[in-house]
Amino acid sequence: MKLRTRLAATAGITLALLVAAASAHEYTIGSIEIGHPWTRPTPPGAPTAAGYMTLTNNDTKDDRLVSAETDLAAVTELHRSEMVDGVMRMRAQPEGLVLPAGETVRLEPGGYHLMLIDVERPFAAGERIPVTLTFESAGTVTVELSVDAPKAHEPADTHAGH
Ligand SMILES: [Cu+2]
Repeated sequence: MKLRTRLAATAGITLALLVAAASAHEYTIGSIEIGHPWTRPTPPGAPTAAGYMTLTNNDTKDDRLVSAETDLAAVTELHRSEMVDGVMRMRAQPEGLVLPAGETVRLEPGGYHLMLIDVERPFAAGERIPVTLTFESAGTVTVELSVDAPKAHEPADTHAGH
């Protein structure tokens, strides 16, 4: 009984540390701030994964997210999920994502996201997935998607997979 209590306490502390570690990471390239890039754990054999983050453009002129890539996926595309006749659909955004001057654009479940296609292996909670982002004006930066446990983000998953 005592041992079981101690194990439960240890698990609780570990979870708290994971949540704390996941809560604060951001990057800056030129005038672009990239807030908390994240993804979800994936089951074995899952062909795709989605990447989310906030992109803040502190410049006085617009910029654009042009492309993203990672060694862990064959292709990384920019997608937008949208509700069409009550069904969630995804569309590729080959022209990239405009980042208006002075604004924050969110990549989040149910909206814009990075789509990692033909992923090489499953993602485990707690690990970090390097992704290189290229912006038209700000240039190129490598960020890490933190693989967050499903409960770390609300609302629940609205991303309709392929
Ligand atoms: Cu998608």
